[in-house]
Amino acid sequence: MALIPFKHKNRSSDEMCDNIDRYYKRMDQRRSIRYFSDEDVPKEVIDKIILTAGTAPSGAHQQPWMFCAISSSLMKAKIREAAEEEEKKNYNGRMSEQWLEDLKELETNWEKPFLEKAPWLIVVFKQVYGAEKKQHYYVNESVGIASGMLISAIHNAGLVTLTHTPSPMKFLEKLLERPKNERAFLLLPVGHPAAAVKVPDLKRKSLEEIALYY
Ligand code: IYR
Repeated sequence: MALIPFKHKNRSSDEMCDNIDRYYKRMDQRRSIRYFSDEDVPKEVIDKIILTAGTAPSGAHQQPWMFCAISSSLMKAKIREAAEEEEKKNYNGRMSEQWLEDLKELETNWEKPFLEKAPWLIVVFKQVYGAEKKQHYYVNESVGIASGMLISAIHNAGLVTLTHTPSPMKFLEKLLERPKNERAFLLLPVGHPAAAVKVPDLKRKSLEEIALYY
């Protein structure tokens, strides 16, 4: 691959501190939202959010991801029906008592109305191998990073989302007619929050709890 000059400007300490302080404060406002309004979001916004996720680094630059953006009411209804079928089994036996206990404060259950209410669903697929069975490297890491960038792009666009994993997610591969090399990784409803939505009063770990310096 041809090497080209990298454009970069060194910033002063003050500028770096200001930049990261503003960015941290904005990101700290992000919350997972389970109740959406049905207000529309232009496709152009979704396009740019996906392009942003696609700037993620990936093993051997293989970009082993596919983002399926769904606004069709019919497809959303099919996804909701199939997801709720799985979640019903999860909440009624497949999840352990401990797991259900750990989720109690999030007040979740098997019903997933957001899958129809949100104007968009984005399903992230990982490509476990490429065309002609080409080996892919660090697929989970690559698609995990791209998904994080997707979530931050959604937040920075001024929208809300939820990281949803209606496991198992095989039904998404079927409904969206994805090829054999793709596995559903995450499902994210994207849109505006419902009016006066409330969120759990979560606390984030402090710097001392998440960072060690050597
Ligand atoms: N996938 C289920 C259960 C669930 C699991 C975890 I871990 C959560 O943080 C939240 C929910 C659901 O979406 O309800």
